[in-house]
Amino acid sequence: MTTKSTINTKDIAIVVGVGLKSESFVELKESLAELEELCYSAGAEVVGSAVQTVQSYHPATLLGTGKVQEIAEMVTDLQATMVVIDHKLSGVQSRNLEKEFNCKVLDRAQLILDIFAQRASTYEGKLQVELAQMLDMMPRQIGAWQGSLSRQAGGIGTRGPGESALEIDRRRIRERIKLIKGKLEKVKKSRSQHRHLRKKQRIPSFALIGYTNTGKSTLLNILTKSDVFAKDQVFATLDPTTRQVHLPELGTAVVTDTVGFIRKLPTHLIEAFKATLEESAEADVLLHVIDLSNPSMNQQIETVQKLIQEFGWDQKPIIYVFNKIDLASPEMKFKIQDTPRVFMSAKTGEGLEKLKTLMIEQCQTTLQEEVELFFPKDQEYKIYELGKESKIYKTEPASQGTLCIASLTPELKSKWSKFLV
Ligand SMILES: Nc1nc2c(ncn2[C@@H]2O[C@H](COP(=O)(O)OP(=O)(O)OP(=O)(O)O)[C@@H](O)[C@H]2O)c(=O)[nH]1
Ligand SMILES: [Mg+2]
Repeated sequence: MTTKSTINTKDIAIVVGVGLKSESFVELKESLAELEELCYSAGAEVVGSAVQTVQSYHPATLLGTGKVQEIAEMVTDLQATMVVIDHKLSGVQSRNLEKEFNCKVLDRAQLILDIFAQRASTYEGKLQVELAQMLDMMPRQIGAWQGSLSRQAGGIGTRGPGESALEIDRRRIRERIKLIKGKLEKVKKSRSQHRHLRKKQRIPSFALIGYTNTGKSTLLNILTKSDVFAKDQVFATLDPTTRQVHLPELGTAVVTDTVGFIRKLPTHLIEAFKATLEESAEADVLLHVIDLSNPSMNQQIETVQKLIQEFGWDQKPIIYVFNKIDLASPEMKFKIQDTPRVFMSAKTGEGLEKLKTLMIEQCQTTLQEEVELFFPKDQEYKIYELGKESKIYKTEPASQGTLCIASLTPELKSKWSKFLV
């Protein structure tokens, strides 16, 4: 398998933020600070940064001519080996900037893909990253070839005269994409079989989602007494992990930890990680983990909420888990509106019991089902007890007894199974 990473620990980087004059400057700076963090995560050292707001993007270089010149000088002065631009670059723009700067040029998506390529360790993870890289390459390829004459090519595996080198490249990439997708489909099948089994056995399921580095894996560990990899770095987790947890009143449930989100998440990554994301899509309840101590918390919540909508998960019950309360300033709590919520620390265990209670409550509400029950005359007195345990929508006299329509949890359903119609 060929997941390629282009960044190494010898790399010296300059980060560049660019946005339109009409956009928020604060956001531009926040995003750039995050880009710097991403560079360090990839192994590079960041020695300089530049910012430009423009009226409109330059088609050939994205940045204005003066800025390009200024950065080129920075590259020479600081002996940088790469420039990372916090914006999408077309194939043509990348090529032109590489010429101007005389070093590697990456955009935000490529940097994130690079980190993923470095971190992917499982078969599925590697396949997904390679797919994302291939999907990312397709449109860039056109740019890279633009301007060069349609070259004739012959030889083994080519379609013969008439097919340009670009077409051959594109065809090879397309074939590779098809191959990887096929392999991923097989992995996905076995995973969905596991899920179906859980569904059939009606095992309640929770998915940890949220911005990267908010503490999802640490929370999985403390909830399920596991020992999955958790570290103070972005994208420590790539592959989904599912673990069992025992919740009083619910019995056995499962919790899935998965890849974190980030602002401007490359669309190719989302497409390639579809199978991984499906784990969360199928969960009964989502646990949105938030870093209460992060100054960009609101922006991070917004990013995640947008993705939740994009993935069509907004109909699912969500518990807001405000984590790292041990690091946050006390007044942060009072600014929070979202419910149901819990303030906790996955590190100290504070708030864990409250989280479990919320998980039980949410799950019970979700798993509730409207059912019809029949009570024969001599047992009608039991309707009173049923009413105390569940919500009865309707009671109706029938011959020899009473019919009830009530909403029951799986547990209550089995308790009252004798009376189910
Ligand atoms: N102080 C404190 N640190 C925490 C808490 N929860 C997690 N951390 C730390 O935050 C860092 C990130 O934790 P992870 O559990 O790896 O975060 P994640 O959300 O899984 O991150 P990715 O997998 O990279 O998206 C680690 O260094 C944890 O030790 C907490 O409640 N308090
Ligand atoms: Mg993690």
